Amino acid sequence: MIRFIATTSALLFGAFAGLAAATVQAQSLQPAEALYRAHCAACHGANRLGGTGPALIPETLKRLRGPKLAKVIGEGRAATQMPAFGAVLTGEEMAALIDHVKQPLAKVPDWGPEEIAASLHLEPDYRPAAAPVFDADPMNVFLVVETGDHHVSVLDGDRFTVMDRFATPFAVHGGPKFTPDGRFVFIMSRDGWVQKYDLWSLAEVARVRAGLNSRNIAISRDGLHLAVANYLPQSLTILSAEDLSVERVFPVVAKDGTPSRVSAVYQAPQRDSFILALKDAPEIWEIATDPEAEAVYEGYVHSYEKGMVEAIASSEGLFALRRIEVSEPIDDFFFTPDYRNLIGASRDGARGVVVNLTVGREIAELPLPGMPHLGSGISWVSGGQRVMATPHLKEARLSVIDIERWQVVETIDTLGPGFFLRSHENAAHVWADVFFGPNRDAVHVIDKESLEIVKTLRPVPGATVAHVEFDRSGRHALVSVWEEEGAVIVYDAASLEEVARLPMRKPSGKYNVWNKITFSEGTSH
Ligand code: DHE
Repeated sequence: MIRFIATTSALLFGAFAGLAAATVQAQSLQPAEALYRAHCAACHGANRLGGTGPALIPETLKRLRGPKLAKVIGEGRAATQMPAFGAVLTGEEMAALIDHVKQPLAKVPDWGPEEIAASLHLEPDYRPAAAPVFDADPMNVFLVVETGDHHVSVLDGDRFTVMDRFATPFAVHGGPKFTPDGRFVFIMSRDGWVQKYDLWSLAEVARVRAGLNSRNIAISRDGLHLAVANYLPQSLTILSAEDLSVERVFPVVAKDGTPSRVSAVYQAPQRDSFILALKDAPEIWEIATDPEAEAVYEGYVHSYEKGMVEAIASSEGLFALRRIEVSEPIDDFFFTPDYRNLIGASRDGARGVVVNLTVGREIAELPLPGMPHLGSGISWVSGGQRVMATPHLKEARLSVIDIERWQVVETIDTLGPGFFLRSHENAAHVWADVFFGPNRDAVHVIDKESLEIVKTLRPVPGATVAHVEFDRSGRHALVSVWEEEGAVIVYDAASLEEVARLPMRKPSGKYNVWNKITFSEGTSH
């Protein structure tokens, strides 16, 4: 159990002991602020940035799916240390509190190298194992993120048994990132915590708060550096993957001086770099993770973008920054498998733009209305052509794009807007969930060649079913029943018959070590 998780009773004592003091304070404070201090500050921090409980700031709250705030405050949160305040607060007090935590912070505190370093927690009991402490194939292990009670289950991908189950920071989001040898994994929460876990020892190594509100993480090709994309503060944190120490914090400021949040950051393996898009300014950044990169980037300077490279770090060029200007800010994006091109979309736009990363400019445009979720896109070869497909968050269809000729070649109608897509090199099908609307209990199985839906599975009628991940061989597909009392269902990927059902607490994403470290074409990266 981590250091800063107090016992429930201590928390309850803290929460209620504050009550009397707050009654006195209430006379000098705004009523909502006094209520916050009395009931919430002990766990969520006097500055609302989190403590044993998560941060209570609009950046975090508006992005959390799940029960509404009033229900959480009134009834507590099952399987967490959040008590029920229904008998303590009146309806007006609850409304005032909700309004209070939805207000932006008057001032975003500094969260630079010193604050990040001070948050580092090394697990005192961690001892690295010399070999895996289990007899399963370490390359066919899955992590299942269980958002219901903020845990991760570690699955043996051959026997489908749970080998470990560990607590994560609150509200993990996005894919965990593995070291290239598959030994360590890094998990990020929306509150900016990065947790390092040793898959051989089945033990947590350390955790650090790299941002106050974060988007996602990426690991460098050599496994030495982690990039954390932040909304709050507007920065990109680079950590050492070894000990989670801070290597660099980039304030994210566009060329014209506009500060910006980071939409997301990814590893571009062939380029040996991190690529990120700015959410509030029309720029893509490429940050070198190859110590020799400066020389590589000089090529761009001379041929295309004189003056666009800033060698920020050492003279060898590690973390040299290259800016690519685009026509509008990019919110969500996908890379072609060779990482030469990026397809990007802004959330409110109706088109996608193709940016060639080598020449550093837009080369094509695609009609993609209805909020394409390009981050979930996957690529495969269909009819001899390499295509990619993306779901749309606001339209009941998938768009299939020829990524050599840059044309939308097919539109597959679905039973509702979907969130995730998955396949595998050895699998004949693409699996697409229907995350939104009355048919959210359905998963479509689509033939990779004909692009026809060959079967629609409804494993638990009425329950949300989403996110698929294959095992290492591509013979099994694992599907999440995304409910509090949910499950991971294992299907035979050829016969589409159910093989196993593992009870889980609101499982979301599942991640297979082999598919992730080999950049399998069927998974998002
Ligand atoms: Fe995600 C991945 C952005 C809402 C569950 N989501 C990602 C990634 C991005 C992203 C950029 C890629 C990160 C990576 O893997 O490195 N997500 C966004 C949004 O902009 C959006 C729409 C709004 C927001 O809340 O920020 C959003 N995402 C959600 C949810 O509401 C989901 C369904 C539930 C949750 O946990 O918040 C959700 N997102 C996921 C999951 C992944 C993810 C499970 C990893 C997918 C994978 O297979 O790699």
